Amino acid sequence: MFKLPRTDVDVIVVGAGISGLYAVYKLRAQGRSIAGFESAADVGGTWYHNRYPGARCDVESIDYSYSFDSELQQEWTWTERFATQEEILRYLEHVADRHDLRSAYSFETKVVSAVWDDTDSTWTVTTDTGVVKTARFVIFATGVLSTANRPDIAGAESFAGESYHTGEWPHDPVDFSGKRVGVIGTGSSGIQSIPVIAESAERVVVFQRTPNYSIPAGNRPLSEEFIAEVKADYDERRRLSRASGGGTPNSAYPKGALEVSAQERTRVYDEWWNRGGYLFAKAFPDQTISKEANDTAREYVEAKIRDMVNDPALADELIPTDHPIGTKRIVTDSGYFTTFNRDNVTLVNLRKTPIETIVPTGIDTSGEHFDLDVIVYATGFDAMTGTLSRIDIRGRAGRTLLDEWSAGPRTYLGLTANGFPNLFMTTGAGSPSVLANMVLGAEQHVDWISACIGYVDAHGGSAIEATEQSVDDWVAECNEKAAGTLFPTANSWYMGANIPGKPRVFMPYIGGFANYGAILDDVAAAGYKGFDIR
Ligand code: NA7
Repeated sequence: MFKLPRTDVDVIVVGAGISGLYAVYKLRAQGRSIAGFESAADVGGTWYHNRYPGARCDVESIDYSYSFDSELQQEWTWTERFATQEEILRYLEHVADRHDLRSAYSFETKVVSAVWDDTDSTWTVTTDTGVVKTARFVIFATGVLSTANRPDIAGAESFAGESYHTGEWPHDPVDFSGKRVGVIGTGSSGIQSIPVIAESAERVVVFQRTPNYSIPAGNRPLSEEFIAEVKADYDERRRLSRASGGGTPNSAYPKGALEVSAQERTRVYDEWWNRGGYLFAKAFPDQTISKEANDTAREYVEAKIRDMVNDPALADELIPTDHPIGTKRIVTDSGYFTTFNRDNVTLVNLRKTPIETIVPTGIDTSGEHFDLDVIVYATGFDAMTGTLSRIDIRGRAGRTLLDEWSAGPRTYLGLTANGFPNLFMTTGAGSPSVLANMVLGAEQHVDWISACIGYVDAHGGSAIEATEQSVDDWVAECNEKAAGTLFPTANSWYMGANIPGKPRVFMPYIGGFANYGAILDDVAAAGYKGFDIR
């Protein structure tokens, strides 16, 4: 009879962010032994690193939280509609304490390689601290926005002042008072941090390459009555979230933007604008499918930007023209556009005057020199595949994930890859997570993975691997779904377009959170259709 290999642990979990923590919880509850590795000094993942001023989640706090522990759900009380980074990190630390999750992890330990032995059906994982561990299964819960993009700007290392990347923010607070601060980048991180930095800095110079759509958050403290109402019916809220396209209990207007009168359209846009934030992208169901429908949303938001920015010429510079609204994630802000009415905030349009070099005293554009004490790089991430591509992952017959994905990520269900038995990934390429509520997405993935491991064991299997055909079909399905939308027309990080040389492929699955969940359920119910089990 075949005997399972003797390994150090059953499962290695890489990452102690939202999905890694839940993976440790869930697999332990199944009685499995776990070794967790985390490069940071503590839990939190994205929320450990992104401590920049103004950092908040753009999904409402009551939804951006675990549903697996109903007592936790009842006991924890969010204070604001959109939680700050600090509050989310406190929550994740609380979850880790509550379920003793830290004990599974080696912190400040980065996984550098994972190598599959096909004879023994074993993964060997090596870390930068020299720790080597074997396991039957590996779960890469390494995040999608976890490898900072540091652009290659001439002279950057010569800068004599302080410099920070928003995604690698220091733990000690940064004091901007009396300082001249340059912020490079106007994605979510730039747009969230600029208004806060401008409150204390002497001067803020915003270096904008591409303007972005951003909508005021409509953030507010949560009242006791509201919290009580949510808690009284949390299960129903979660049920609606799981049945939705985006993993929150929100849905688009029942008719398309082009099916209603101009008056009705404006009324709906007003309503969604007042709800605040990125949900505006989903006011009408056809907004990111039809260019004509999208134009109605774009025009509405352009008028709002013009209302908020006093100088009409400046408003022109701040209005995006390069992408349909919503095809890059709309930023959820707190006072971004009105910040440009302040005397101490200057916009530099890099399309007109690009950065030429960074010098010890500041930044030289083709038009002007800016004296700076601090440079903030709000330049984003090598998203979705960046972290995995920096780990030497070798599967069957020495196949490397880096080579396999050289033309873009190739997964089955976003969770597995052909050639890499017993390896799972969470919330990444080929899944809808970045387009949805990441926390429920993490639970969805981990629940499926743990059931899959249970199935393999129950059937006396040593390894499970997605077939090449199922990967081909899933990649085709993801491409086909994206091609039916306006998303591939934007130079977004979803497309890998923000990283020079990265293949341009729309990486997420855009068929919706609920549809994806139904596919996962079907695959499992059919005895893990599309997989070979040995
Ligand atoms: P993003 O959204 O990728 O934004 C990065 C910004 O940095 C964007 O405005 C880029 O301009 C700019 N950038 C990048 N490289 C350069 C160089 N070399 N010069 C000038 N400007 C540059 O990252 P964020 O961290 O803001 O947000 C990531 C996600 O976190 C966000 O989507 C939310 O889901 C949460 P570009 O557009 O490339 O011209």
